[in-house]
Amino acid sequence: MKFSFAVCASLLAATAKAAADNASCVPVYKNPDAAIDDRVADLLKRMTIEEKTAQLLQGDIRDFLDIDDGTYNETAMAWLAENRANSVWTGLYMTKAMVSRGARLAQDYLVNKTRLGIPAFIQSEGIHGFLALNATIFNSPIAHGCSFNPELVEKMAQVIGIESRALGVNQIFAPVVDLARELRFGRVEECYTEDPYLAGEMGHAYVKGLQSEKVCAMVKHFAAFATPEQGVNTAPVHGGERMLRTTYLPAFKRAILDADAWSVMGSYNSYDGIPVVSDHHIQEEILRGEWGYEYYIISDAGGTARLATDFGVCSVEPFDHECVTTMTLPAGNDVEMGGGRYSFEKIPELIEAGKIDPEVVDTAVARVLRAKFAAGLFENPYTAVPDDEFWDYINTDEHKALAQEIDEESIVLLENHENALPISKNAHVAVIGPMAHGYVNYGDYVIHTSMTRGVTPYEGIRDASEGTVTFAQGGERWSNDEDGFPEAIAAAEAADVAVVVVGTWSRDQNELWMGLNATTGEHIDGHDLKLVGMMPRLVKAIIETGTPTVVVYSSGKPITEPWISEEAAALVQMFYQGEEGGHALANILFGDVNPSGKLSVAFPWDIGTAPAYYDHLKSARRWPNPGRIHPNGTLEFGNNYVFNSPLPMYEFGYGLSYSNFKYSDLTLSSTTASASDVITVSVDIENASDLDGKEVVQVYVRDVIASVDVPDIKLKGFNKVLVPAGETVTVDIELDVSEWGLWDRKIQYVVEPGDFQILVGSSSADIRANATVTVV
Ligand SMILES: *[C@@H]1O[C@H](CO)[C@@H](O)[C@H](O)[C@H]1NC(C)=O
Ligand SMILES: *[C@@H]1O[C@H](CO)[C@@H](O)[C@H](O)[C@H]1NC(C)=O
Ligand SMILES: *[C@@H]1O[C@H](CO)[C@@H](O)[C@H](O)[C@H]1NC(C)=O
Ligand SMILES: *[C@@H]1O[C@H](CO)[C@@H](O)[C@H](O)[C@H]1NC(C)=O
Ligand SMILES: *[C@@H]1O[C@H](CO)[C@@H](O)[C@H](O)[C@H]1NC(C)=O
Ligand SMILES: *[C@@H]1O[C@H](CO)[C@@H](O)[C@H](O)[C@H]1NC(C)=O
Ligand SMILES: *[C@@H]1O[C@H](CO)[C@@H](O)[C@H](O)[C@H]1NC(C)=O
Ligand SMILES: CC(=O)N[C@H]1CO[C@H](CO)[C@@H](O)[C@@H]1O
Repeated sequence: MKFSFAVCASLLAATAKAAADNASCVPVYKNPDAAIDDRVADLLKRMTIEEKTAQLLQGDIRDFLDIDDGTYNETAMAWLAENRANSVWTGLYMTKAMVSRGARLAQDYLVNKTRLGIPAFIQSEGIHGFLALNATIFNSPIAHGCSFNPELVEKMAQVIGIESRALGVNQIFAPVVDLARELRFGRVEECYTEDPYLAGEMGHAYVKGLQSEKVCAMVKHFAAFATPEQGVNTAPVHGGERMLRTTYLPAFKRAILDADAWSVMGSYNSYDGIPVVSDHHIQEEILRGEWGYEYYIISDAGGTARLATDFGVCSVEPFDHECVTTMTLPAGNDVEMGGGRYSFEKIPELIEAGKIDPEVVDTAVARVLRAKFAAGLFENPYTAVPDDEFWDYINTDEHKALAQEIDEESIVLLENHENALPISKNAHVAVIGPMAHGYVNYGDYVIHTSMTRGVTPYEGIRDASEGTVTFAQGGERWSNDEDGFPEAIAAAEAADVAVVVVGTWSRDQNELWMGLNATTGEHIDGHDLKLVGMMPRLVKAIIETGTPTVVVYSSGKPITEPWISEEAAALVQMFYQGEEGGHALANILFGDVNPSGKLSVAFPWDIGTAPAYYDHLKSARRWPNPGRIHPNGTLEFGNNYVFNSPLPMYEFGYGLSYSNFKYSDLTLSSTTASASDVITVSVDIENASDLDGKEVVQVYVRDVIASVDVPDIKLKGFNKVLVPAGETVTVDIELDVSEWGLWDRKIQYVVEPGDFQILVGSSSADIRANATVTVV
């Protein structure tokens, strides 16, 4: 108390006005009614260089708490408070009570026992559910993209916020708005889509939902991350300024700026030869200079050290902390995540030696503090509920129902030959395959042991059926062994319908980094997209029984087995499921839910024909003349390609329904526009079927004559609408003409006058109606 009076007295002398504003003489930075900029300025000027430095380094719960036996070390906590006070990382395998206790110990110490009382960000992961034991697990982001339903993603993120807060966690490392354009990359499943616009809408929805609970979002990985050379994790990304701005940055701008995200994570890669963590142009000139972003960037784990260990920009032996710090901090990377090395600890020395401008440090600290004020940390540092109330917040029935709904809206029907689906509820169904049962096929970024918890496809089908349901695994997912085939074949022969679930698999965060086998996930990159081991032979054997065979791809990325599309009775894509995914799948298969998912990522025929994204530049894919190797071995020569096609097998936006939707009466609010206008596109959608159904109406725009090679068409709007059976619904979609621009030869953004085609359709290749707007 004495001490804070002293502070108050000096404050009175220094800033009489601020003190006069608050009769109780509380420092401005502790006054919740003061403007954030004033609070930041007030706090910053009270801080020593050591206190500032501590705000730029990430701490870890294990620094002060033994997360196995709960032993607390207050000496270590004092050390964290003095050295790594930005945040406390908790995204680890431990009990819920341990997370909550760690959060309390840290905030109590920081708020009550340090000179200035600055609370920490308490951090975890959460791209598809809060990474903590028993928290609700949603399907993976690549599936969220297929839902084309940002409202559901917003609700999901709010649930993640509610569950996080209940354990005292106030910052989540999500959303990922990187683009799934390099399918060999292991982290395709973590991206929403190949498309910049859809990624931006989903990222925006996520940030809004999470931050509505005052849990800080962290948009990642800024920028141009997910298209590494050869698909190999953290490898360089190639491209120029125009590609950066046309393709990679728009989703970030939407999620960061429009949704007001309070933090950003940097990216591991280099772009055009510059390690992004040290790229002043991307991190400062664009993000802060052009966009006006006021919060902070944190490096990814170990991301700063890569300047020495991977890029050879700084010396690794001896490790040059000075180089790492002076290359990154002034380039706009404000906070260091560490990951083994903590170069930012050198900041006080480097200031002393005149090697870093103190203003650079103040700017970085101000950005961190601004985020802490915006997220309400000073008013509400500790958000956890009592241990005996966890279950009122975590994995509630409501949250599970939402997880199921997102799965239902994300599943994509790829083929339905002779209406093999839906399956009759009375049918005898044989459920087969290694992804059908035995563990739950989640994507990466789930906590250890998650795969033992959740509804498998077999369980979902069994629960929904009114007939007989059997299960035969057919073999292990990692094996070539066919020992399980006879049992699976017998099961299929005895059934009316076989449902074969095959695909890719990932692992929980512990198993993944222990190096257990997997075919997708962070640092698990694949050289092709075919089914692994015995799986294709299992599918073949089941189809050959003659029992109608529905194949389900349970995967984190597209699978390229075109023969399955032809030979299976039906083909369903379920990107990595959520915990109620088995129920969702069953509802789709039995027709209780009409499929409404559309592909967020195109399927190439084969990895050799990739990339297959729809928004290729105009000059791409101009004269496809595909050849083919026929199943009977006959060689039919083409030249583009000799034996395949550069066009996608399934294009972006594709997906079937049990209904037929007819498009008619496309109208525009105006056929001429200026660059600042909004055009409303209206179109009638008729449901020509006996089933209610949802259609994703997609609007693409083509700049007919452009001064540079631009994407042929770009998604600029979509609307997922429920059309009741037999009814017609008029759908309105608003388009901002200002978003139809390009980056010209001088890298200036301009909406060029001329004609723009407005293409309205059911996928990027299934355009049902069009009109033209002339921009004057
Ligand atoms: C003064 O600050 C305290 C503590 O932040 C706050 O509760 C109070 O409302 C403030 N009073 C005024 C008059 O601003
Ligand atoms: C507590 O932490 C301090 C500082 O890190 C360390 O020196 C000490 O050994 C720790 N005490 C125990 C009992 O682990
Ligand atoms: C700070 O101490 C007070 C009094 O013991 C306590 O009520 C409060 O919860 C503590 N703050 C935090 C963040 O734990
Ligand atoms: C919580 O998660 C653990 C580990 O995944 C699991 O064993 C346990 O059954 C779960 N508890 C509940 C009530 O779901
Ligand atoms: C794959 O991992 C599993 C453990 O999940 C292990 O039992 C199996 O032997 C591994 N198989 C191969 C071929 O590595
Ligand atoms: C093989 O299949 C192709 C395409 O169906 C057909 O044109 C060709 O005649 C077949 N060749 C033989 C030898 O059956
Ligand atoms: C636009 O619609 C007209 C009339 O249906 C059709 O002939 C034309 O090919 C369409 N243009 C495009 C680019 O789809
Ligand atoms: C155009 C068309 O086929 N419309 C159909 C819409 O669905 C209702 C109900 O099934 C049918 O009666 C219409 O013929």
